[in-house]
Amino acid sequence: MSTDFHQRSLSLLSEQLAEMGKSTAELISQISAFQIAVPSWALGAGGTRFGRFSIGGEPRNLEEKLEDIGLLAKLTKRTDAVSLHIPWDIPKDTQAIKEKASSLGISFDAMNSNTFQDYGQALTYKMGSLSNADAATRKQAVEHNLQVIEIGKSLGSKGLTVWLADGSNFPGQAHFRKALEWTTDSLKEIYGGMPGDWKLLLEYKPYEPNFYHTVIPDWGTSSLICRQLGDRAKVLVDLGHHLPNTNIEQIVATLMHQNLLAGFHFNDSKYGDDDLSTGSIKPYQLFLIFCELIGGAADGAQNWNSISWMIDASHNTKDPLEDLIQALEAISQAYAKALLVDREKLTHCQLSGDTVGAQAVLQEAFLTDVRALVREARIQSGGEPNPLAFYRREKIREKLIAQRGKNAQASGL
Ligand code: AFD
Ligand code: MN
Ligand code: MN
Repeated sequence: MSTDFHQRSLSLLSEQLAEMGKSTAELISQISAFQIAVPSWALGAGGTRFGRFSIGGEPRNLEEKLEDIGLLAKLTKRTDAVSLHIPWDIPKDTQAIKEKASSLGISFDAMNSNTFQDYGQALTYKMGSLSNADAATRKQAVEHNLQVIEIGKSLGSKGLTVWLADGSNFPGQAHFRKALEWTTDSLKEIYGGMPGDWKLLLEYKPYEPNFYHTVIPDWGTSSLICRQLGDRAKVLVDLGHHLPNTNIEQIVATLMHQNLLAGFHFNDSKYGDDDLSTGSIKPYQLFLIFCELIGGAADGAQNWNSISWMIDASHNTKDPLEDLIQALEAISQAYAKALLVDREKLTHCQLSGDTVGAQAVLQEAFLTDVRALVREARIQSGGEPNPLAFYRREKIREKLIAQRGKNAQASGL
């Protein structure tokens, strides 16, 4: 796309925005300020339980993961943080890693612990971790989380994300109440080990890897636990962690109403925890989620800056860096569209029972083509007008393969 075409689309859009009562400059500064963290495990080609097909040039260590995110940051200007997973990402030289990250303008988002697989620790997590019937195994899992906090502290992270795979596969296998109690008690110890300026982000997921019962299956259970931990424990919404057709925007509104929303793991799905690219399946849902977020923050339900933003996706057919470029763009677009909603008019429609009017207000915003606005925000921040085209034109994957080899494999999900 030529610069001239971009300028003409932008000025046409600006006119439209002015008619909607919105300032282009203000929108650009809001879009530019919105940064989304990238998880270290999204940089390698993902696999399924049937196979994994390496695309080559994937990062082989933490340094190279940082380099990939640095590249994304440079091209898109939409990310400035990495989320590490321990033990996959234990830094060998903390100081060197910190220096590398800061030279790339990257900070350390929430740390992720791993008690869903065995990696040479003394006791197995086969029958669960924080909920395990065996006290010694629970202790080991708590200590792992405390170690993750220590590593995070040394890097300047301010949060711990806990996703628990614990649950059971058959009726009778687990004692529901005891499993919940053990989990809550274990999490209390972990919470107690966090510095005062840290937050604990507690994920939920209805099923997988366990298929009969999961200890923290939904936002309600996660909320109940967080309430028992303290103010700095909040619920993390991973978009793929819901049964089909769940009203996620309502969950977001409810959590904000209770000041209990920790943040997001963005992805998209057709059936379950598909980890598909954000915005590729249900862009309207993503927009509606942002409408609730913007509304909740505007009404003072929960402070916007208290919410964490991250991508959590993985796929086995796309180049992960291309995918992340697409995801960052889709999230920015949904956010930009939600900023266009005439909130006053929407409230009026809601209070006066004008159903048709309310739908029209939302669709007016959703159907506005904001691509020129998002592009302009990126250009003004020093990013590439079209990051995907740049990535392909500059043959970046080919260069990475030349540097790192054909069969490089990032550790990850
Ligand atoms: C798995 C879980 C969850 C978690 C991620 C990293 O489903 O989404 O955030 O692993 O631990 O995808
Ligand atoms: Mn997740
Ligand atoms: Mn998941």
